[in-house]
Amino acid sequence: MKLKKMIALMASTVICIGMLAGCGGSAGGNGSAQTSNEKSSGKKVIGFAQVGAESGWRTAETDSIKSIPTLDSNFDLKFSDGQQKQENQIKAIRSFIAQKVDLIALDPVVETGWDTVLKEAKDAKIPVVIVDRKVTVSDDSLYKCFLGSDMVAEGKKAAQILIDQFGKDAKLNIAELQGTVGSTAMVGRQQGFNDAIKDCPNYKIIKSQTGDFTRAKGKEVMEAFLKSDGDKINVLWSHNDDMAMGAIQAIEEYGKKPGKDIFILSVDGIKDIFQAMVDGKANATVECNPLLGPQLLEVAKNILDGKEVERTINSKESQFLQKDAAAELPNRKY
Ligand code: GYE
Repeated sequence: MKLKKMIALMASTVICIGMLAGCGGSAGGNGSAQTSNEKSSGKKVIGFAQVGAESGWRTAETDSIKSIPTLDSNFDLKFSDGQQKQENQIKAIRSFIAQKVDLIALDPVVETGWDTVLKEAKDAKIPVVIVDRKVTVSDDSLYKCFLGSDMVAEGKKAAQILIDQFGKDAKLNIAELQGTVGSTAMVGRQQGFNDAIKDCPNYKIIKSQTGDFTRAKGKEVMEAFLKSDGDKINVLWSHNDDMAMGAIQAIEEYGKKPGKDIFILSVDGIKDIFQAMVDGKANATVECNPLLGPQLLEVAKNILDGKEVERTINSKESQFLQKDAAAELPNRKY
């Protein structure tokens, strides 16, 4: 009996150590041994706690941030994929603290629930940069700055596309595919869009549900929308392109023409949605720039050099209509 318990205990210890090492991730090397090598070789180490790999936008952001060591050989990067779970991201941050990285970059899956772990980073004197999505914390000194997009502005731009296209008085039945509930990208885009359509008396959001920013869920939720209200919906407003791609498939399978019977409007600007626009199956996308690696490197250098940084650093973005898609497609980097 005793022996069994001991074996079980040893096995679980091995699993725990394995998980911790796993948090150190792939890009910059594994485990703390490498960190001390990096330290002794004078490299600065950034620990990046990523949301997951749920969309084309996300993988483009990951690649861009993983390119930091190739942009500047004085830097190394430790990467962790949180698989869309806050608890995984918290574990990753704790692992980065234990490994004594020089700076932590956090792309938070949701806005709330970060106070404790960010306080631990602050106590360890490790500066934190919030990337892409925001956090809501009781003490703003828990992070140095935010680098990313203005999601409310993106929602407004999306609504403006509808207003330009159909006019304020049109009768629109809108189906909304929300992003991950409680994430800045979902909250901001929804708020911006809803504010902007307030003056449009006949723009009605008749369906609204989360598709968690993935193609598979976007398709699944759109199928359900179509089943109950297939003949009413004339606009799909999707908080990202991937969910719109899934929805396009659902609409085709339902026997309608996406881009014609239903106006397809989304956010991000990934290649696939440009291709869908070129094919006449999608109508417009509002760009959200995921190529944050070079900007994060600049911010990290400034912070580690003891310089002051802006509290909010916005990435530049644009919006694209179907008629411009063919010309833009070859320029897309993600
Ligand atoms: O729009 C979506 C991704 O936070 C801006 O997250 C990001 C969003 C992006 O999954 O595709």
